[in-house]
Amino acid sequence: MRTILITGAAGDVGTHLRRELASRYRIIASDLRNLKETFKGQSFKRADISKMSDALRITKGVDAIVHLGGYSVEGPWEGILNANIIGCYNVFEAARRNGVKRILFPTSNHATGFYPRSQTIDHRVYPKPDSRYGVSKVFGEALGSLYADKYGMEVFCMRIGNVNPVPIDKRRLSILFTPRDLAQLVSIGIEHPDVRFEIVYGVSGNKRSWYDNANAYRLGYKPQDDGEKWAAEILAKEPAGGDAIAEKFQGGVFCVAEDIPNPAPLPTKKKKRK
Ligand code: 15L
Repeated sequence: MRTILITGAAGDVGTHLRRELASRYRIIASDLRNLKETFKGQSFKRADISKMSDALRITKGVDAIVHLGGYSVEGPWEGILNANIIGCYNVFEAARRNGVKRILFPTSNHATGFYPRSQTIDHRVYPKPDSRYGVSKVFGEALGSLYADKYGMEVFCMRIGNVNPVPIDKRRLSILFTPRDLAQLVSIGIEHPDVRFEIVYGVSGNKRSWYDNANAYRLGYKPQDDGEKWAAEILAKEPAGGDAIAEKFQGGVFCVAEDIPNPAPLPTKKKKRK
């Protein structure tokens, strides 16, 4: 059985993944925060990946890394810089130094969020990030490309849509990624023998998709779900109007907002008492 390190394991995506893959791999869960849910047989290593020493400690002796750790929405530059630029670099570099060849990097639909919804894009388009967060994901993709070409690492980048059992609004009908489809794509990323550097879209087989996900299908991905099943219900609830830019582009509100509520805010430093 392969040993897999999942960083950012306490978040929603990490929790879904740990549940779905519990019987398939020996999982080491890592996060700065406590795990809200635990699963039998999985161990936990607390780590702050913005510190190289922590990144080196947790990446030792694993077969592959699913690097979910980081800031997951648009927000203050300091948080994004520490978690998604410095933290991402530390994880790739620590993996290289520890001889871990395979890294799965969950990038985001926000790396290409400024493509219009009317355009179908594939894995070969140049990035068009919609936020500082999106830029940080493009950084991770570029770093993965460098580590694949220069150091022979095997890097699987998934531009993830919205991980949820059901779509939550109109935009998410196009980018829904159900937990079981997520688990399937991640398993391909861990096990496929021919991964060198790949970009795929982490989405279910959505009828309203604006992605041509041919590269994922080439590697064997067969999504089980399609957001369309919930379309009538979701569209009936969708508020009319909305920001014209957010409505036009794939990234939605990330194209206009400076700050999006973070489901997993970074812990704030306690002020010293005088
Ligand atoms: C993302 O990249 C975020 O991590 C996630 O929280 C969602 O906001 C998602 O994109 C989305 O676009 O729905």
